[in-house]
Amino acid sequence: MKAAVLTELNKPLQILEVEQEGPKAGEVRVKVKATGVCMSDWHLMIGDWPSKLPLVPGHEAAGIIDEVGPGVSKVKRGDHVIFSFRPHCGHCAYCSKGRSVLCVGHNDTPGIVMYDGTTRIKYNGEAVYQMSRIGTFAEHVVCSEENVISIRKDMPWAQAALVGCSVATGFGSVARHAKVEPGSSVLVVGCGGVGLNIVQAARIAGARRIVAVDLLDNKLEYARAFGATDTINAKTDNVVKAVRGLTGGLGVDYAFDAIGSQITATQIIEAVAPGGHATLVGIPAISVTAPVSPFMMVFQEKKLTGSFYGSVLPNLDFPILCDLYMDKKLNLDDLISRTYRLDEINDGFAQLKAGSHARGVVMFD
Ligand code: CXF
Ligand code: ZN
Repeated sequence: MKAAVLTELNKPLQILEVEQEGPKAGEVRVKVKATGVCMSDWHLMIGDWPSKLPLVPGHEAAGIIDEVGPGVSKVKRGDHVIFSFRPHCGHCAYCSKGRSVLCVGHNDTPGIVMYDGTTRIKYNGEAVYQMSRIGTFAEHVVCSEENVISIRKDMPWAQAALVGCSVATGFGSVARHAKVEPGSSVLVVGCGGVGLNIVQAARIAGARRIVAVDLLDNKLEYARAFGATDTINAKTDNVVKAVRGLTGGLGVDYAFDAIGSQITATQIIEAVAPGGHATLVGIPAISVTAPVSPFMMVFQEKKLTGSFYGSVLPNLDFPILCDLYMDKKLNLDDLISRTYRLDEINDGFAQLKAGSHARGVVMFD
């Protein structure tokens, strides 16, 4: 099968004909139909997040189950599925208390191989790793049944793919993690795939004021279309001052950093009002730190938390998010600015970096 492989950091992905082994016990093989181009793939490609190579990136995808290994009971051949990029063993302490994105059940193997420690892809006899144990920039993916969630068959592929990362992360951080209350004010820093979903989830949650921040005016226009009531271009305006100006001097009730950098983390901490909740959602390079004033956090009773994968419950939430889309309550169509073929994937990353569109999606036949 063909896969886009990262063989060297800071080099384009290479489209290679690789060998794939079929699913073993508890595993499935999925024919990939659509996979999104996400900043997290880029972080791996440039070495922000260290990983062994060669590796197939890609983690935001949907497809059809075309083979199941022995003992698989969660899905069957022909099911339409969305990939989850977190394991979900179902019985560790975190899974047991409903916090499956923190699952520790498979921590004995690195997150780029199957649970038995081996890989299912080889190139010239050499092991090829799979990002998040899925690696969806490929025609087929062999992965654990834990990594796939069945969905309704009338859900279109590109929109389904986005549910697996940017939609789950953005929507979950608002609905599952921060639990934004109706009538509140919300700040969203970064209007890419994740940020736009934070904006629309805040709108659905009944937020009264939704302030969106970006460096690019085209992104701020997207944000307005998804429900932002106010926008700030951080290139020309001081974000914290502007937010305070829009909120009677106090700041917002909830703030989300959908970028992940020292500057944006600092902005959300400073821009929440006393008693407010700042949530870090975007994941920076491993080396990034940000200053926090314990003095201010105590006196102003501010809350600062991190939310991984929007703190979603993939088995429960992916079908819900598909229903919300099919009922026209969630706008996923306008997230998809461009589609690509697998051999155009490096153009997808160039355009992601340029910020010219909301989301690019690679489509397969
Ligand atoms: C990432 C987080 C780290 C693993 C891959 C996906 N999240 C969103 O893009
Ligand atoms: Zn992603």
